Amino acid sequence: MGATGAVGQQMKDQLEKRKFPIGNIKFLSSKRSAGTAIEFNGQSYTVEEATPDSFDGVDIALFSAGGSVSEKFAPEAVKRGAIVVDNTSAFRMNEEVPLVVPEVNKEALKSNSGVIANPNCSTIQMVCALQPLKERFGLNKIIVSTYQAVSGAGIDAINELKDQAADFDNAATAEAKVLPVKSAERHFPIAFNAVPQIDQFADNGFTLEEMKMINETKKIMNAQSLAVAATCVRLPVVTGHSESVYAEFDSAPTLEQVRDALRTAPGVILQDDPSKQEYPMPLMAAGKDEVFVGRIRQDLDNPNGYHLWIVSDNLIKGAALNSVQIAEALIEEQLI
Ligand code: 11C
Repeated sequence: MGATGAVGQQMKDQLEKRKFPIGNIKFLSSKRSAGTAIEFNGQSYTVEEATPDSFDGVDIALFSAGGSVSEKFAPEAVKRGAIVVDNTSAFRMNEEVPLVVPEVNKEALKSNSGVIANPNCSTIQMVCALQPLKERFGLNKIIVSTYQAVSGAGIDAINELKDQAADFDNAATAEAKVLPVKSAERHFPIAFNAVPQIDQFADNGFTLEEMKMINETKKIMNAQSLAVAATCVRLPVVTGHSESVYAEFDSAPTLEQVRDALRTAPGVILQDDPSKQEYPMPLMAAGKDEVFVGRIRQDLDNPNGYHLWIVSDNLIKGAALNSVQIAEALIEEQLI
């Protein structure tokens, strides 16, 4: 559901690449995109407009078409016997809905009532890198600042950046209609800029993106007492979110112990050698499945504190791949 969107296209690619066991597949969208042709495993499919009956006979439905579409159609799919893996924020904080990153909390899948939520992209990459450290050293505090790519805001935001980037001399007055968020009163150019607003503001002064990182991290890590603070910033990067993370542990590991924990962590690649200028960057992480971690340093004042730089493709591990991994885990654990 949402087959023609930026994440929907990546979901299709992941299903192909990972040889997901499929008997039949259908590609659904809104009326606007219905009729589009899609190639999948060498066969051509026509995207169909979603109706409640589209879900008859479906085992697994992957949704990435916006929260209101999920709210309307996910219950219809579940009613017809499907398990929904939903990539929107519609159900993430619902107590009955598991919020899953398979490397972190696969066991949460066991208790579900038909909907599994896929977390926000910036949350997924952070918890993938921090979970192996939490398991070894205990984790009590996270302070994160993000450097997020425009593709997180969809294809229109990518096009807006490309248009604005052609004219540096008039960057400050470039036309902006999409970022920081379509529904906002004011819009600002993203090319040659850094915009400290992703999504709307909550009453507490944090943005909704920041609140997602705070609340989702606690839920996925099953750690309500974990202190989390986030500042989310949009940069003129097309794909790949980066994060500067300060993590405080219950003990004071050595730098080598932290690196070792990440070297063996599932889905994580350690890229950390200052002597060779080796560290992750979004341009190089784009198109890759893994979460890359580097710039690891012990804090100079608190030996329990570490600084890390975490980068991943926001459309792949941050969205499509994680959803497909959830679907794979449902099969592995015989939950469908
Ligand atoms: C962004 N993280 O980069 C957002 C996009 O809740 O799944 C993903 C929104 C979500 O703009």
